[in-house]
Amino acid sequence: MKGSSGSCRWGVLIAAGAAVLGTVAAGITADTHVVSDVGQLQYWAAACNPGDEIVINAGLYVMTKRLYMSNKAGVTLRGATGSAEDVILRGPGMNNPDAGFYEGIDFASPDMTIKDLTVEEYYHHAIHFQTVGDRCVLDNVTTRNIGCQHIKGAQYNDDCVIRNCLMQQTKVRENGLPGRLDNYVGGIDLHGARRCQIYDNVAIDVNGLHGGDGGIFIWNYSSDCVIERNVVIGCRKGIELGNPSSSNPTSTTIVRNNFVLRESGNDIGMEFCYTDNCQAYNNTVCSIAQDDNFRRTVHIYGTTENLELTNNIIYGQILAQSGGETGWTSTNNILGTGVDLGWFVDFTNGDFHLTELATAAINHALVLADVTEDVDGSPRPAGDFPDIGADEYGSPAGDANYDGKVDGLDYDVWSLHYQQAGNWGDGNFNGDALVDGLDYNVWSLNYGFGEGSPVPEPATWLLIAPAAAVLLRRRRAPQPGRENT
Ligand SMILES: [Ca+2]
Ligand SMILES: [Ca+2]
Ligand SMILES: [Ca+2]
Ligand SMILES: [Ca+2]
Repeated sequence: MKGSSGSCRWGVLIAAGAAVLGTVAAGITADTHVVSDVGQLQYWAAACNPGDEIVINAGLYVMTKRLYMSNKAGVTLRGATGSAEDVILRGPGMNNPDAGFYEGIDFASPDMTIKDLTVEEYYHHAIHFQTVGDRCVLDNVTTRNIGCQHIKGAQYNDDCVIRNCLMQQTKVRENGLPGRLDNYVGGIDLHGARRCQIYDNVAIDVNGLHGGDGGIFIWNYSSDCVIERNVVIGCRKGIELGNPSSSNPTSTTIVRNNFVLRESGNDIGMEFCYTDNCQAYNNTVCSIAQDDNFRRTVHIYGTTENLELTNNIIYGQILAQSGGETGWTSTNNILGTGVDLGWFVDFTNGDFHLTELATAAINHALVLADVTEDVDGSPRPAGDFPDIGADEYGSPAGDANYDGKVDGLDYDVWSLHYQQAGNWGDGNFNGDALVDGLDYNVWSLNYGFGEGSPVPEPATWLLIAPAAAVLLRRRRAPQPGRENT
């Protein structure tokens, strides 16, 4: 099914997209449309030409229809300020099936970009990648209180990028129309995703009342994807490759440097179903409680070929069944009660950055050619060898507060502890007895690492767990204070 007919079909579509863009380049000027109310937004979403840009001024937009963006190759739809929380597109409600429309924005054209805005309160999906939506980019978008999967793909989507996004749920999903029950909830759900990159996203508390899918879930002939540096907290499943209900394989995909926290009642931290040639390298996947599902913090199911689990910290166990008993290797992972919760900066809230107590993890990873960074995007190894799990302790150098940036906040930590005994989190960056000028030198030499990464969104911050906040801090743009809804 993924053979020549698929190639042919996609060749035609790619050529069509290129032709449209070529027309733009040949002289039809791409326009920018600045919109300030919902009427203008909906008008230009329909009326814009390929290659145009729609800039949405700060405000709340109470939508009256779905934005179905067909024949819009190369169009960019973005918030004006760079801050996702400044521009909110609000649907009729995550539990409201009666409004006559159910979705936020459809990528029904190739090469589109959506960024710097929030999409909330839709009954089905916030963002829908339609089959023609190849090479689309979703960047710095918040999806909040969405009744089904927040970001949904229709088979196939090629070369898409989903980054810096926050998927969040603060309300209970209730049962609704047939086929849209309360267990049809998830974060990212892509079928047949090919060569897609999913990184630096946060999914938090995305759940149905009685079930749901992954915070990040790719399946059904997905291949050659990279899923890295994401944080998934309190979702029904954390990160899933493949679906227990479909033997169509997910292949040649790497999952690395992610933090996953499985909370009580949720099923699974990380799942691999019908995969071939996939890798899970240097993730930290933890169950918050030693409950009935502790044994399947990592779940392997269905026919499995050449799955490698290497250098992961798994506070929990691996359960393999129904064909998943063979076809995979576990190498240099730390499992179950071999993990001490004191190793983590804030275990309960999913901040799995390592503390100096994690001596069994620090400098104990195997060197892998595919893992040269950590969850902070900072270099590995620090010290003689890389560390097991998603975080490299001591990288970036000088980052006392573990936010992935080296800046004045870290200087403040250092100066508060100057001439005192202390650990990394106190500004003792060289691991000797004292916080002193030697540590200042470490900080100053790496000053500016992660710079250009925007500062946090304070209002959002209050609603999300510290690990999510830490990782979002270096990704998302500043915003003025705003009431969250
Ligand atoms: Ca190291
Ligand atoms: Ca680090
Ligand atoms: Ca820092
Ligand atoms: Ca020192």
